[in-house]
Amino acid sequence: MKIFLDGKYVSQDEAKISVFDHGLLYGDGVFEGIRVYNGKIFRLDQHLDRLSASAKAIMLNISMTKKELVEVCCETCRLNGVRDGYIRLVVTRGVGNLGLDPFKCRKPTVFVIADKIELYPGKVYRNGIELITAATQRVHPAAISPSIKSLNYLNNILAKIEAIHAGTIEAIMLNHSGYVAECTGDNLFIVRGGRLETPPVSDGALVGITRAVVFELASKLKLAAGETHLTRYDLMTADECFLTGTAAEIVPVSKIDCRPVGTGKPGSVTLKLMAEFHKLTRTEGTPILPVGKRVAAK
Ligand code: PXG
Repeated sequence: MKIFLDGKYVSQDEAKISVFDHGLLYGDGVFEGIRVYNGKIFRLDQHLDRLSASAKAIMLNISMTKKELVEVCCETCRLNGVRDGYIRLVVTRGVGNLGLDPFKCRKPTVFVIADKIELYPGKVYRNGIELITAATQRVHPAAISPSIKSLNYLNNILAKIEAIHAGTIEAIMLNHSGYVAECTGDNLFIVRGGRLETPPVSDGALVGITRAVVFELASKLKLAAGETHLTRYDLMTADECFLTGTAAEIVPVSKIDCRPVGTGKPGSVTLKLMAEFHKLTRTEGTPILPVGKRVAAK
């Protein structure tokens, strides 16, 4: 496997990061997880824009242009023969001293991995996933904005540990006001009365790329969709519930805190969205072809 690391494509064994890298020492950095379908990178532009926004929010100057990042993502896929897989693009604060000061780090560390991914086992897509509500609250937006896709995932990992200890694999996180924010690595939607509802970003959700795709698909399917505060009660009494994420795609939810959601099976709206999402991912995206051979990238 070839990994892009600081301007070079190196083998997995050579792809090593300094123990003085602030990404490791302090979780100081940002990242994106991006899917490749059928030789095309899905929503690359939006991922790079979000990366840039996250970097800006933490005052991190990415040392590469957007165009260069597009090329590196494509080239890493090409070198590894990845036509269906997952790209992990990481920018850390870089190598510095012991001590928090980020401005003592000379230059950011940039690396890109292109590999396979299976976030959840296939059976959750057929039968639905069981969720619990975590006791760990989503980090307060005044502490770290959940819109920043940072390397600091401890808040989410603590909730994930609760899910695993409860015998499942994903947890709902509530915000400081008790409203639903999102899951540990996915956004959450419910369907009630034929309408799609998801928490506003200000309730502690990441501005998910897949979340945005679901809004587009809803409009195409003439389904009403909007952002609203959601409580645990709203989830428990919803007709359907599903999760969205780049790695996860669209995952039907079968149970929440031991209560079946709707019939307890994937609902019809969720199944329709899953099918439309699948169709879209096969057709749209930035081709990983070499530059001159690339046709209009969406
Ligand atoms: N919320 C959080 C906290 C996330 O980390 C999403 C929602 C979904 O957003 P997108 O834009 O992907 O639709 C995420 C996504 C990984 C990994 O290992 C990345 C995420 C989640 C789980 C694993 O790369 N991020």
